[in-house]
Amino acid sequence: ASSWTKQHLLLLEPLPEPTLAVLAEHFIIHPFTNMDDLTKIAPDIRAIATGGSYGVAPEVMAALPHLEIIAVNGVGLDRIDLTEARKRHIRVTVTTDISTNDVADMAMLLLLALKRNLKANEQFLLDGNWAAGKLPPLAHSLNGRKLGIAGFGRIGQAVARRAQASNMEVAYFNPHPREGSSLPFEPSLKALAAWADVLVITLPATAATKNIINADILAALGKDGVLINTARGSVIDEEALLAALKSKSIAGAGLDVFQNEPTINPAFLTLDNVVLQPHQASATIETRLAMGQNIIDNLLAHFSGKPLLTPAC
Ligand code: 8YV
Repeated sequence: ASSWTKQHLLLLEPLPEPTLAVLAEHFIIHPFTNMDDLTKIAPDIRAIATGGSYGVAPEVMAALPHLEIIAVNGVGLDRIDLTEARKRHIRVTVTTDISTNDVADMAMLLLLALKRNLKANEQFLLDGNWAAGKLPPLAHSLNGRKLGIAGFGRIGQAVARRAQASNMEVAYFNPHPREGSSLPFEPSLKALAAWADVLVITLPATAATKNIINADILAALGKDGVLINTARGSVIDEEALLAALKSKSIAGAGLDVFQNEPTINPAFLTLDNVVLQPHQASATIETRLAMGQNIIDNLLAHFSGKPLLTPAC
């Protein structure tokens, strides 16, 4: 039997109880409290477990001289300084492909809720209007409409499959055409927005995609257009989006992610043409347990000198 030394792990974002229970069999877990407390244990810490939307603050990474690995409970790497990690030979892992289908489902959920007036119709029923013999206004169909996908990675492609199942026409914008896909590639995001009835954002948050959905793109999407974002808040110029939603120069937006989560711009709460979620796209028990297992497997592989399962770099 091989011997296992329990290494010290810094936990930056809560994980599901069953994941923590297994993790605790192999590691000494230190939930992050504050920088002062961290300083006391900093030299012991060899590993971090964190969330995609939480990342690792630069001062936390800088405080840990013996950090070897960061296991991310998600696929977004926008809140981790990868250049610094590479420089210090700190390994980073992500939960590759585990949340793909759930995130794509969330994009369709937001889209269908908007188009089929889910919220207003339920309120109509709850208010007793149906029982009183009334009917709500007619909604809008997805059938035959055009759906543009910005960012054609795993999640974008999973959205495409769902949209095609709803008999939508699909095209995508990406830095390069996706090999093996027969769907139309549109090299201009603005042209895609002008073509589309629905624009779904599944781009990674990078310097290049910051505010990529700006006033210009929203104007191209037009007054019957709908915007769906399950990526990161930073890809949208929120002031421009709020202006477009208020003036109805686009029809609506379905948003799972925002700038400045969880204290989002309160202007979003006053709109009747949005469907909002508190960053829930991967938040199912099944997916979060599988993500937790991925974190455990990557950490165990690293400290056993085995190749990482899903390295980010
Ligand atoms: C969650 C995510 O926000 O995959 C990502 O990048 O944003 C999500 O999975 C979170 O990181 C889970 O804790």
